[in-house]
Amino acid sequence: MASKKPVLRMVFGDQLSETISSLQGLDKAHDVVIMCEVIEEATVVKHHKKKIAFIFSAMRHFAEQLRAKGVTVRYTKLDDKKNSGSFEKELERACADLQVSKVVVTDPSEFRVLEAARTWEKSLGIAVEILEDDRFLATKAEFAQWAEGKKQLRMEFFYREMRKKHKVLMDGDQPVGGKWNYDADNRKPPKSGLNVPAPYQAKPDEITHEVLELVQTRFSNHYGELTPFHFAVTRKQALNVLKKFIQERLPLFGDYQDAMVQGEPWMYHSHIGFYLNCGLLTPVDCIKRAEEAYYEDQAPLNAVEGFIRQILGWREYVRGLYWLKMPDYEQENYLEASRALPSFFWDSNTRMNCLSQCLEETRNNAYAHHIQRLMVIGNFALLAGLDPAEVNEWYWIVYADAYQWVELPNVSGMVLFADGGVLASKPYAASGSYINKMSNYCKSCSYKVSQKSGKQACPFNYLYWYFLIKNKKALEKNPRLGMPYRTLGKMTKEKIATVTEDAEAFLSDLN
Ligand code: FAD
Ligand code: DLZ
Ligand code: SF4
Repeated sequence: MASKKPVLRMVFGDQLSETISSLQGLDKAHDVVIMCEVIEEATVVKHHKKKIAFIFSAMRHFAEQLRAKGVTVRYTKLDDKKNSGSFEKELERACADLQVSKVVVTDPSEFRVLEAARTWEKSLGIAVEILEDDRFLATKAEFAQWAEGKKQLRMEFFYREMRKKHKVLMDGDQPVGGKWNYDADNRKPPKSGLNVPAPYQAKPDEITHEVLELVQTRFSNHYGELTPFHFAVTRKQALNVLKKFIQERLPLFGDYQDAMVQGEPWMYHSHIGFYLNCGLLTPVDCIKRAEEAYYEDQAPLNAVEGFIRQILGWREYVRGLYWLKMPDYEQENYLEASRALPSFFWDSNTRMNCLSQCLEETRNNAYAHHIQRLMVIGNFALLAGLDPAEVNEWYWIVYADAYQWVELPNVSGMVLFADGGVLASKPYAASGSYINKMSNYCKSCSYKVSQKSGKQACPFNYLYWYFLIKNKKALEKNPRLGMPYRTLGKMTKEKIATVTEDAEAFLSDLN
């Protein structure tokens, strides 16, 4: 009797969940799981060293975990002599070696990889099944259906639908506490003497040490500090990160969600994006545990609702938007911004203290929290008119939780207003006073946040007005910018000339 041909089940580096669709129905006696470290992925952009080490170590641990359960895993390490360097060629090699009946993959998270996967059936000459990624709570089709016919795609309304559908923080058909959103109670400036808990730190094991050596050797010319390396690399460790967050940080998550403190990169954030995005945690893991913390009186509603909104709302929303708008979204440049990325994005060498702190932390940790990404680094990129393609590439490189599906809508939509207002109703532009209110960076800056013009003035102050002047045609009709444009309308010609002169002098010195 002819033996049963194996099904080849592909698991990408951001699909490290045992419950993933490509592993459902796996026949341990016959099927083979294929995982591969490929140079094509590691260099599609020149990822932060820590990010490559994190993904490779998590992949290797996941393969071991499957093997321990009796699953056959064909794992190609980056340094394996026969490693062909791409997903397609690795599949080709496996198909030639194994006589497989078909290839099964879960829908890749990035457009580029899905486009490639759709060609594999033809190039490999074998059936390739692409299954839904059911780790997201909204399917692509569900999001597209919600978006259909809407002029504006506001996250808040999508989020309410998700709350109702998944019965999260609901009291019958009403939101728990009577309000959908508790941000009015959140976003406090940092007070002095905050006692921020230390973040979870995993101890690198032998597998991680081997990967660290590999990354040091093969990717020494990539951005970022490789060590110290303390990321969780298994589901068990990632669940510990989540547990520690719920116990120690969640109660103050809402209060200090937007606060920035010099020397405190981790604040009261969860640091779970790394693990959610590569599959070690699922959104349901995080939402359930946060909801339980509220019902068990371990955390207040403003914190729990705020945290759940990030995952059930923002994360699902940006993924839906990405698939709705790709591939055109990558080319969007509504404000026609074209300035090259300044070199200090790479070496943190700038006199602007807020930027140098956030950039240095990014370099060291492959992490910065949301407001650092949005209101310091992003705000600068917006006001300075940096080229969206270069800014997107930078954000994709530098954060260990960055994949194009989540980075692109945040950068082009939220930060740069490059999509002309699909994601945000107005650009998140701010002068230095916002940064001064929400951080203590200005106290240690050589610029003066209170000064509006001249050499010592905080550059955000004149860049803010210059941005509004330069983009008047594109933005002045935006109802949410009525107030600043009215103020601009009342400015004297001399004041406008001073702003323009300061901004242009600053910008021309950038590179
Ligand atoms: P927390 O602040 O504790 O939030 C909890 C979780 O909510 C996050 O882990 C994340 O999964 C989700 N979340 C929160 N905000 C968003 C958002 N705007 N979009 C999607 N998910 C969200 N997030 C990424 O996961 N990858 C990226 O590449 C990425 N790039 C960003 C670039 C810019 C310019 C901006 C403004 C935001 C970006 N974000 C990105 C969103 C957000 O900043 C990060 O998810 C968050 O900082 C990760 O840290 P945390 O896990 O401590 O999150
Ligand atoms: C981010 C990343 C890196 C750096 N390397 C790999 C890899 O070698 N092999 C792999 O399977 N996945 C890697 N990843 C994650 C992928 O970029 C991600 O799985 C795809 O973008 C899926 O669309
Ligand atoms: Fe940043 Fe301006 Fe404050 Fe300096 S003064 S830290 S540049 S906001």
